[in-house]
Amino acid sequence: MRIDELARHLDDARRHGREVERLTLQTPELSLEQAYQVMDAGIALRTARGERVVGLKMGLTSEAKRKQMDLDSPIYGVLTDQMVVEGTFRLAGSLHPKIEPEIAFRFDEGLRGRPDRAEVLARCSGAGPALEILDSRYRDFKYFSLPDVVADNSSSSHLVLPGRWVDPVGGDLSAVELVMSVDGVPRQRAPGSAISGDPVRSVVQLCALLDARGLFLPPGSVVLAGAATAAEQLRAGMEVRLDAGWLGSVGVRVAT
Ligand code: OOG
Ligand code: MG
Repeated sequence: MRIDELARHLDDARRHGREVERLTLQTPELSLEQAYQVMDAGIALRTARGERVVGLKMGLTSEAKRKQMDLDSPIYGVLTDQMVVEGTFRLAGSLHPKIEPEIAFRFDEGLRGRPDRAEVLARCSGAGPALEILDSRYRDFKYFSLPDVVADNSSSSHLVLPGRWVDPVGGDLSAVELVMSVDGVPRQRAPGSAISGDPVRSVVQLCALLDARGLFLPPGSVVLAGAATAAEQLRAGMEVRLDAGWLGSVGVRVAT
């Protein structure tokens, strides 16, 4: 199996907005670690073209997402500056985009090793509500296995970051009520605790996943903790908003 070829295959699919079959149909032996290597190689293609890595995302950290995607363990992906959207998201070039409510964290100094919850919280430079726009390069957004989705950078497409970062120390992120509305109508709702029992725990898990691969969270990173609810299909004309109580709110308009 050629890691680089698999990465190029998925990168072409993404850039040309063309669906492909999931990798494990042709390469059933693809392991989870090899899938992360495909992800790394795919990100290297993007940074070679001038994109900059701005952070990492956790995926499948909530029961709702694990159920929606029928997979059972948390994974991570890489976020670049070109994925960050402000104000309007244009659908052109997307295959089957979805949107989901998340909590984002900033770590100006990074995190090394395997910090516990208290250390993560102490090192956090800010938190806020965020929206993640997912897309899969796989036909019909179906991949069935963890190596498939990990190789595809955990279905990353775009993200909307908080307009304002809040100090999470002293506030209870598990109790924050996250309400994602479309055109003013609430569609998905869950407490912060839907994310790994406590969104801070997603970061603890992320550090452990990175450490197991000999990596760490670099200074200046943003982290998406994973969606609190199932994702909603995106369509042109939608106004999507996430309200998160004292943490603030964030929104995006969807255009063709
Ligand atoms: C995988 C990505 C999951 C999350 O927040 O749980 C994710 C997928 O849904 O295809 O980003
Ligand atoms: Mg997500």
